[in-house]
Amino acid sequence: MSHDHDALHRGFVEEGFAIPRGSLVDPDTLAAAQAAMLQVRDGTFDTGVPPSGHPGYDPAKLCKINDPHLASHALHALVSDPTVARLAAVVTGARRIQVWATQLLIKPPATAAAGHVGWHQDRQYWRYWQQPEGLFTIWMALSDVEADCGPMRFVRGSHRWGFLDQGDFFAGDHQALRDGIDVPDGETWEEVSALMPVGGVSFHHCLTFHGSDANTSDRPRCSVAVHLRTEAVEPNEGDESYYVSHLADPAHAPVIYDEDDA
Ligand SMILES: O=C(O)CCC(=O)C(=O)O
Repeated sequence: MSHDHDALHRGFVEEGFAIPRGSLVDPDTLAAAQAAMLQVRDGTFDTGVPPSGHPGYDPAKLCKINDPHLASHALHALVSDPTVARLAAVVTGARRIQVWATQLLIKPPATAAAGHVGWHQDRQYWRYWQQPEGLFTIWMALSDVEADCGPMRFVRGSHRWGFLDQGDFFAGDHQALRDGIDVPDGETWEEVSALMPVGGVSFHHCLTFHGSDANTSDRPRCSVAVHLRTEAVEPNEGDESYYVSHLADPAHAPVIYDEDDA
């Protein structure tokens, strides 16, 4: 499917997110990733390396496994998908893009508040980087994401509000959280749902407020969120946080796009 590259780039710059139409991930890569997701969920790691965080699987809750790409060749291939990486460069305007963390998110059906992701700006959790500019996420759908699946919702233009530090990924009460966020004068809170087919992706800036509701469908909502940096941002000097300690290791932190190789 062809995309209007200018519109996607403009959307990312002006609105803080971009949701290209259709399925983008290579079909073989996608099928292998879907099988791998279940293996990693159930504790089989074909690389011989565990994810950096695996809380165990409880079908009554949102399942969040950190760095599943360490544990699975197929998930490493998914997060390195070249078509998606090239589009990420177009969307963000980056010359170089590097993965530095991933999360496997499985939101089981009928999870109510246990499936919520509270409103937040990713920067809240990413303080080991010098600045927010150049930090973004590619969210990759491993199942169809329809309105009743608890899709991610972005707040249009909220990346321009600066870093407010007022959200909470783990909070279940959206309204209470929303009430505590100081929307700047003259701005409005306008939510956009990221609906997409399996193999679809969205891109969002690390200051864009986002969250998601319960999955009220009868299907699990499955995804891998890939956290990336462009050439514009470096870790804080001397910072030894886990996520900025493995940038030289392509198993942890593959460079998925480099203008010089394109
Ligand atoms: O999957 C969700 O609903 C939220 C994911 C998220 O917060 C992220 O990818 O930054």
